[in-house]
Amino acid sequence: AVANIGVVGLAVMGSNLARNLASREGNTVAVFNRSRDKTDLLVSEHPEAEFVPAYSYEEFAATLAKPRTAIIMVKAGAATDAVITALTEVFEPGDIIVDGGNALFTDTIRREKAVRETGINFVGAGISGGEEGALTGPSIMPGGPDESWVTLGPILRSIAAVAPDGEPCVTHVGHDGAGHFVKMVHNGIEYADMQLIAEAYDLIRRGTGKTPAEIADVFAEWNTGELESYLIEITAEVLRQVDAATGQPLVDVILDQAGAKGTGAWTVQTALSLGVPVSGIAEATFARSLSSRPDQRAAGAALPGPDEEFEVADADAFIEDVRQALFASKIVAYSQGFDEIRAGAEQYGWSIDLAAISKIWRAGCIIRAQFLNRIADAYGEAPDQPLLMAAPYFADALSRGQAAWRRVVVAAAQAGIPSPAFSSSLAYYDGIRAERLPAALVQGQRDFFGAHTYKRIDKPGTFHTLWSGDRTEVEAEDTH
Ligand code: NBP
Repeated sequence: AVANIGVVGLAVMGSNLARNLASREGNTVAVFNRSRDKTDLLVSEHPEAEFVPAYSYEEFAATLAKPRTAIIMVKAGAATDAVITALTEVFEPGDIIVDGGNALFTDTIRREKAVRETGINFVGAGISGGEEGALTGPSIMPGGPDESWVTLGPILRSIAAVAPDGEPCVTHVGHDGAGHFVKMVHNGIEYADMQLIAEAYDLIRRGTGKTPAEIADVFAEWNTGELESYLIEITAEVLRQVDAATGQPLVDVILDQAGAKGTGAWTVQTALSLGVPVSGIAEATFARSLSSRPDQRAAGAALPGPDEEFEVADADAFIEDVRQALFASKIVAYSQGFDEIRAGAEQYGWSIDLAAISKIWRAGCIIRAQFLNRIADAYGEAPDQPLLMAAPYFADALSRGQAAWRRVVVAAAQAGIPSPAFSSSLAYYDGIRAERLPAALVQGQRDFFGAHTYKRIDKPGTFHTLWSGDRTEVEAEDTH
């Protein structure tokens, strides 16, 4: 037994993670892949790395020092289950199995429960940052039992991305599926952030007539201020790219149908069942779906839009309005995402430190940004605050930006430019700050057709109006 850590599954993610592990002082890495060729290729291409190749699960277990620790990086779903079963047969109580793939958190909860029966520790770890992150330093979101963290913590800290203040981007998120849950919401927030940036680009382009290269300069400028983030940075790069074949901006020759691998949908489905409004994430996910329905879009193209041309009087002022609308909408999207994490923690019994989550997203992952320090500050100062966007820094930004945000949403609506994430975020903002909501009328309607009852603002109890009788009010059983 010579290796302190092992990796099972040596496709692109697993081999990069294995190389990252091997490059850190003190690690000797056992590597195993179902088919032998990937193992041999990794070992022969990287003679500099201290790999111990294994060609069977038995051999893999034998090369690992106890407690054995293995990270699985195989296809999510049945492949992951197959590898877990094989490892539980050759591992012993106290050993640690980590699933680093993109598992759905409910699968992780199920697997943790089953593996726990054997005395082996199972850890579902969300690993963000793609191929590049796996190699150079990802943001890592591990769940699993506390016992596993003693061994696993130092190993994961050694390979994680490092935030600007020197802290590694990994924390023990919570038990069983907590890590994969947080990774899922991270991806949902990523969807919202990307859609908001795309809407900002579209509005500027159609409102000012600027070229993609000119808009790249706008984003590069924004990247020096409060919007500074990896996604803004790469947006400028994409917009500046010229297609070699046609000489056109690349963004003009890319088919406008956005794909998705499903984590945005998981985030929204989970939010729906938890009763958490994540409208920014939902609109971003639906916007991708809408874009990818060419048959419907072809049919829809016949529908009329506004009569007047969209003309912006002052391009610079409009661009500044869009910047403020983007920042305000981004605050809403993150506030909603963190609400989902809090609701998930309550539902599944996890103790999740929201400030710590914000900090481990500061490097290594797609939504990395300065902005996350502000979220960490807000939750650091008041961990139980009910609404992130009402924390002083964000409330101040929203109060400065809301007039511009409204102007942009109005302009988009009048111009017939779709801005689902901008406008739904504004609607959420106005909903959450409303003194009174028309939910009262909805309760009246529900009571009318279904005797669903309602509560009153002026006295305790549950009431029902006898709608089909004499329309007097009676006290009722609470049937909410
Ligand atoms: P893939 O998702 O393409 O999976 C290929 C690997 O799974 C190969 O090593 C393959 O072995 C192995 N495998 C399969 Br398929 N069935 C198996 C089985 N029954 N038993 C054992 N091994 C099996 O690899 P990837 O693209 O490197 O991704 C790995 C994980 O990382 C996935 O869960 C993915 O969702 C996640 N991922 C995350 C990010 C990110 O940014 N966080 C990016 C990309 C992927 P073989 O060589 O013998 O066929």
